[in-house]
Amino acid sequence: MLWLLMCDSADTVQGISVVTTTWNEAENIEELILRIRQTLKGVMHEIIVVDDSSQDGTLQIAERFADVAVGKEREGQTKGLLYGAKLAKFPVVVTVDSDLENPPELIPTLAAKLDIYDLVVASRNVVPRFSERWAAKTLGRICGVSDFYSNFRAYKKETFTSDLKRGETFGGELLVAAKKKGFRIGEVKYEAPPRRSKPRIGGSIKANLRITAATWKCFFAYLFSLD
Ligand SMILES: Nc1nc2c(ncn2[C@@H]2O[C@H](COP(=O)(O)OP(=O)(O)O)[C@@H](O)[C@H]2O)c(=O)[nH]1
Ligand SMILES: [Mg+2]
Repeated sequence: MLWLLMCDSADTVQGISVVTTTWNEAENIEELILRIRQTLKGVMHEIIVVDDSSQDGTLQIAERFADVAVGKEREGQTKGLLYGAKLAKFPVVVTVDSDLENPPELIPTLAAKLDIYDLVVASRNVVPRFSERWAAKTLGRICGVSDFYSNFRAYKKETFTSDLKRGETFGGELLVAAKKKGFRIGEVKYEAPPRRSKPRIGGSIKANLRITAATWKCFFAYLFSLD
């Protein structure tokens, strides 16, 4: 937490904004928020939920437990993360999946590494999908992380891009944009629980195809996009 403490001057507010995106996560969102609160008690923080028109009442639960809960049309995970980051009031933004596959207890470890880095990725020890392994060996090497598509990340707020140019990239464009701007990217590895049986981004074939398309978009973003 050294970096956060260093920010505690008159003109800079310290604290962590935790952003999560949801699409039909009614069974998980309350537990996630309570675990974040428990982990960050004693640290100034806010929890922001960006919900894309869930049909299972996720937004109503988020409104009870989160500090900020926004409902909007469905636009995908990457746009939701950037949307939430723009609402953040603290200088550190942590993004986390809402399905409990990212243990929020790791947030202080990620934030502490912002002493040395501008952006820190929590990488799963094992990356399960073949499309994610291919991305890890290519774009992951460029960015210096073994789990390119992990969206469990701690960002200094200024490392976020101002706009997305490539559509849904499952968080990939956010990492590529930071790398292109020369921000220092670090990594913490952790053991993830087994993936749930029905990911919101699609079953095995659909998810692998979508992630492969996202990886190509990220290559183009890396090679050609100017911010
Ligand atoms: N706001 C928003 N969140 C989404 C969308 N699709 C997935 N998510 C959320 O993004 C996170 C990761 O999605 P998930 O399907 O678990 O992907 P996986 O972990 O790669 O299998 C979860 O918190 C989902 O609820 C979407 O279209 N909009
Ligand atoms: Mg998941």
